[in-house]
Amino acid sequence: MAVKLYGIAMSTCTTRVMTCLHEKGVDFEIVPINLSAGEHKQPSFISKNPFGQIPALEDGDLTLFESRAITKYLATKHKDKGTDLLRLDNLKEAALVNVWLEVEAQQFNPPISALVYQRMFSPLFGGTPDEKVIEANAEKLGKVLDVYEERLSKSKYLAGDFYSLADLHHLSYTYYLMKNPEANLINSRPHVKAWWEDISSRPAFRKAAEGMTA
Ligand code: GS8
Repeated sequence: MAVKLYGIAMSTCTTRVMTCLHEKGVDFEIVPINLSAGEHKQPSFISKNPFGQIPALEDGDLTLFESRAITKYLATKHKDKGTDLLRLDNLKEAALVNVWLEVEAQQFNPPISALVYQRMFSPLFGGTPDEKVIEANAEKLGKVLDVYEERLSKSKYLAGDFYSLADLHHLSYTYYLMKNPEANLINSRPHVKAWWEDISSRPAFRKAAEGMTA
């Protein structure tokens, strides 16, 4: 039975999981959740994610939520299939993948998600981008990307000279950022720019991004 992914392709967290499924070559069925109709707050969805947020994943009798936990599960379960995203056979490489997975979640995601929310999602819901929030988060993201620039001058990808789940986790939000003036934060850093061009051109992400129409 194919795994079921509850969510929508426009959602960054859903696309994160879709990209991982494509990298692994795992068949899945997408079960659309209508956010405008509040389907994610209905009991049938709350039983899958008590926080009422997409995505959620069902694999047989296992139900998971939190996109990053879902991708780690999939990359572990399908360790020997498709792209090796966690490097579990090499303790040091696996540890470095974990370091950069944490960096994405703790350092990169807070400012970039705030920026993308202000620039793209707030206007969708009838709001106006708050320039002060944009400015503060652009500054924070710039400082994080200075660290990335240095790191990527020494290795092709974040955890080493191999593509990993740590790189993959950056794709969805950066894809939306690149449609806005803050693309400059990526384009002005040559190593970060080259890394972005490389990871965003992978077929697994191109496929997942087809539905990212926000
Ligand atoms: C965040 C999920 C989330 O914010 C994860 O899965 O990584 N840490 C969680 N989901 C958003 C859609 S953005 O992809 C969502 O469901 N928003 C609707 C809401 O919060 O009501």
